[in-house]
Amino acid sequence: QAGEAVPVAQRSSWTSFIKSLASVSGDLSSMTAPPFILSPVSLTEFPAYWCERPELFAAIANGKTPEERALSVLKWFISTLKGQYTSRNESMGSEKKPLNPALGELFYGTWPDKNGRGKTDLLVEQVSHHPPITAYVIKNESKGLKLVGHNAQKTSFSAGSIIVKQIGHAVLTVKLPSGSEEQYLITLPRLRIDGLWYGSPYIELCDHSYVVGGGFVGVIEYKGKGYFSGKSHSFKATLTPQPGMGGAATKEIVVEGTWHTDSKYVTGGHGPFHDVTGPKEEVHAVGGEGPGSEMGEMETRKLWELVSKGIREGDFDTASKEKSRIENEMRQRRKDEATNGKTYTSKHFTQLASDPVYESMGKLAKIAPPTEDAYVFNENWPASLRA
Ligand code: CLR
Repeated sequence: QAGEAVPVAQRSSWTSFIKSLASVSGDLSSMTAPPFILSPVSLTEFPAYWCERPELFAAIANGKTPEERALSVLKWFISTLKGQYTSRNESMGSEKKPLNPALGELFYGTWPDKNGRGKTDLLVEQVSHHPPITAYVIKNESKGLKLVGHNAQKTSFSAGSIIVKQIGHAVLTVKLPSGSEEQYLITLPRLRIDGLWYGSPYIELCDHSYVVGGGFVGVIEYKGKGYFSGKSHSFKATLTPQPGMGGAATKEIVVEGTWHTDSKYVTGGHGPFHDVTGPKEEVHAVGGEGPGSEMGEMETRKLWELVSKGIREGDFDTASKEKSRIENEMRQRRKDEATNGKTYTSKHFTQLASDPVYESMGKLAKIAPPTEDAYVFNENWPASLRA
């Protein structure tokens, strides 16, 4: 039945919301949705999903050969998918509509050093509001690992589902003990949001995405129920050495499984590949201001504090009043900037119209489009994370 999972009082607003989806394509972020589907979490917190298994990220640095490293990059990447795409279902019962970040919104966090894996830090900034673009960096200094990326989404509606094309990419830089560097380009899968009719949305991944670098091209193909294994969240990843990558790495490696549980080698290895059935580690949010690392007014958990509290406690009046207050304040800031002949400038990133790493790595796998914007991190960590 339509709206089965929707509180009775919100069913008619839910049906009109899903009907209106068909007409608004592009950017869903500013659409008003019924309260039951609202998440108290801002999209600026999502880049933390890249590192909820910090030991797998750190392990990339332990790879002794290019092949070992390419495999550990692929394994870490696949191990992030469960958090990225199913964690709202686990924590809140279904996919939800995240808070739409304000321009200049900031989120800082860290995963402490444990078992020699080193400390890993996260810095996120909302670098555009129309369209929404989130830029981030994740760094494990002691292991010589740095991930820099940005995300945007283009949405459309097809056969009752929301289709989300992800725009943006990430570049992972691995500093080798020899002093040289390896760089990997990571592109992002397309999503389909199903279950809308019943009011219990969930994500399935489609098409494919790439992990290219270190002399290897990795392609991950995504399939849902009814395709190659018959199971939801299925994938098949192929890692192919580039010509000239000698040694043992002369054949392609294939792994298959479901990204929210585990996978196995099919070719080029034996036994288990990734396994995310064990626990993950959420990021520790850190304030970026003042001597006691207080949170500044543009820091996610401070900015949205009352909105989030309202949503969590079912006080939607307060939530929506607070949300309007923030949005009006932001509009006023943009107006003031315009009257002073200014525009917002990012605190942590510099935008470039093309990305040389994307271009060179993308060429190897014939990735389209041929280039994308880059958001270069200015290396200005807040004092609380520099320590
Ligand atoms: C953001 C970047 C992360 C991965 C990720 C996971 C879930 C996606 C989110 C991204 C973008 C916004 C998103 C969300 C799922 C639902 C939400 C597409 C890609 C949309 C805007 C909300 C739709 C509203 C329905 C749930 C009713 O690395």
